[in-house]
Amino acid sequence: MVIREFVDEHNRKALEFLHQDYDHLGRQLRRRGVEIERLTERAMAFRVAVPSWGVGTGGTRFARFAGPGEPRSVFEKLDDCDVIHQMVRVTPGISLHIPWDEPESADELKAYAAARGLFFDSMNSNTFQDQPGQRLSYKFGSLTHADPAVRAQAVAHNVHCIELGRKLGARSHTVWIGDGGNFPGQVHFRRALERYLESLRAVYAALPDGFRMFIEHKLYEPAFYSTVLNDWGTSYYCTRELGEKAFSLVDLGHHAPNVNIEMIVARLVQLGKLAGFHFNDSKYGDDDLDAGSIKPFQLFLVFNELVDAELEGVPGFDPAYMLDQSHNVTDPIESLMTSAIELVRAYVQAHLVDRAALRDAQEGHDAIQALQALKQAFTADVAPILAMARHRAGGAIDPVAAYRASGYRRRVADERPAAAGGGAGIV
Ligand code: LRH
Ligand code: MN
Repeated sequence: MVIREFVDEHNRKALEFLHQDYDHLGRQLRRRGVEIERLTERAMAFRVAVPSWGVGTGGTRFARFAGPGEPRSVFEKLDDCDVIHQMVRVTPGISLHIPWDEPESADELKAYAAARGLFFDSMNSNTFQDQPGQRLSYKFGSLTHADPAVRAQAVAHNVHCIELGRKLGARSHTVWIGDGGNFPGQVHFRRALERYLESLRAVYAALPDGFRMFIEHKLYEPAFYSTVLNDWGTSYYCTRELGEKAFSLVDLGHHAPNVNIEMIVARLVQLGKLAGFHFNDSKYGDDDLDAGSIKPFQLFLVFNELVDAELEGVPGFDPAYMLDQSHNVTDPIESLMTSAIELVRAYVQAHLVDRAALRDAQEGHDAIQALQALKQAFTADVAPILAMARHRAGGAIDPVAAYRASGYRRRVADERPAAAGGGAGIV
């Protein structure tokens, strides 16, 4: 659905004020020796992938309350992703989850995406659920299961995802497994990790040239006592063992409360093993809430580490940015648009940090000046830069307002019959 007319109509009304706000901010920044146009270019160049599983309504283990116009196929998911990208202009990459998005024809799916200016980012395998007709169950694990036949089945699934990804033009494969135990003694910690590495070596061997493998650690859930790939240190050890195409992916929700995630990011950058991110936010556990909605300062501090590495030209620094959220009570399209905007905001604010002043304060042990250098950037209202970047890229000055004006949700609610039953689970 072309929503061009709604974007243009909406932008026409907002453009004059945007120019006023933009010019005003430009004058303020010039006083700090910052050229606003440089920041707008950076905002336009920013990219974050959208999770295909994020455009449907998410749920918890208790319930999932389906919303109107739920996408029923990977093609309808792409239609919704298309709307997001038309509005915010930074999300052309789509991260697929297999088998949830298994296509009949990879070529047909690739062409459908390309016709909408979309492409496929990292592939995601799924050995945390049993599929209808599956021979062996993953109830007690997958890549680390005690039974070599189950491990082989899980390896084969990952190899299939990589092969499909190659056909779709993807350039990386993400492996998250829920393997672990619920009780002390249930899982032998050292044997399980050995099996994890043995299985991943077989998956790694299937990577085509130019393909990267991302492994995603998580403290707990679905296992509630021990998780095989539980933290960044274990992940880093495994990526070193696997080889130069393996990297550690950081999902912001996969850490214990109050863990210093920005420091983990700096570590993985320094060790040359940062894959990238699954951005979201959380208050307690892996809540998969909208990025920047609960801890915006933490998000800024993560981007402060990323921009510091980018500006320093750290060798091999090439992180993949993806959103990984579950939208239980909002319109998923609105949540993904506003979350993408929160990432661009944190990125642009991180480029506003006076790094020379910060360095002097750090080397001079002036904690107040160091914190002020960060806070001055974090408290800068860069909204005119974000809106101007969207506008210049053909997007909406106010995506949520333009989207609501478009009536897209009402239209797909008519076209797509309501999904029967609530059920439970994240998708
Ligand atoms: C696990 C996870 C993983 C995805 C899943 C949908 O919590 O973050 O990245 O496979 O969510
Ligand atoms: Mn994730």
